[in-house]
Amino acid sequence: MNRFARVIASFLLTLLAVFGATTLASAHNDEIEYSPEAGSTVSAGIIDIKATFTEELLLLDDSSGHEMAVTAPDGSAVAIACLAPTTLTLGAQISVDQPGEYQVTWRTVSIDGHPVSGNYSFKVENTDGYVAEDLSAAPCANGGITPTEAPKPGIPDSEPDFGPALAVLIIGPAIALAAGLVAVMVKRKKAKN
Ligand SMILES: [Cu+2]
Repeated sequence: MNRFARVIASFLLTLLAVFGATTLASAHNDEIEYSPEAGSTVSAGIIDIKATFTEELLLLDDSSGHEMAVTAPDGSAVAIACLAPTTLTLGAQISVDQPGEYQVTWRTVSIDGHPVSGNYSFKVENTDGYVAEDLSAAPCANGGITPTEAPKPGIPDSEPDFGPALAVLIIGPAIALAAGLVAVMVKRKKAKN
């Protein structure tokens, strides 16, 4: 292959690698089932949140890599109890009394090591005057653990960020391609002269 063909080939391979990887990573996000269901309304109280996946999760001895964060309607972070990753589910408990929309953000690791994350929301109504409980000391019936750190107002940008990598991977070969084209043009010009 001449230099020009090599540059083109490497450019195409890079594109393939980048978009192939992006497609694979997002494929894990398909068909996730949520409880409470996305957009549904449930009563205030102790709520079991569960995301069910179609592909196995990577379970290490500790629950590292698996996170769930819930934001209350007023934007405050809800304390997460009993975080429990299993082969096909990621569960947690919350106790909430504030009516309105709750945002759930989760992050986990699929069996092939890809980080997977997502978010969804459901609504809470409180017609019985339920008052939220502190679940931090309660035993976990689901075998999960209650995170000891202070609740976070969501998981910041947990999706692997392809932005900068994409820019470098595309701009890099693009520059190489441009340089290659210039070199070829210069060569042709020289040949003509
Ligand atoms: Cu994967």
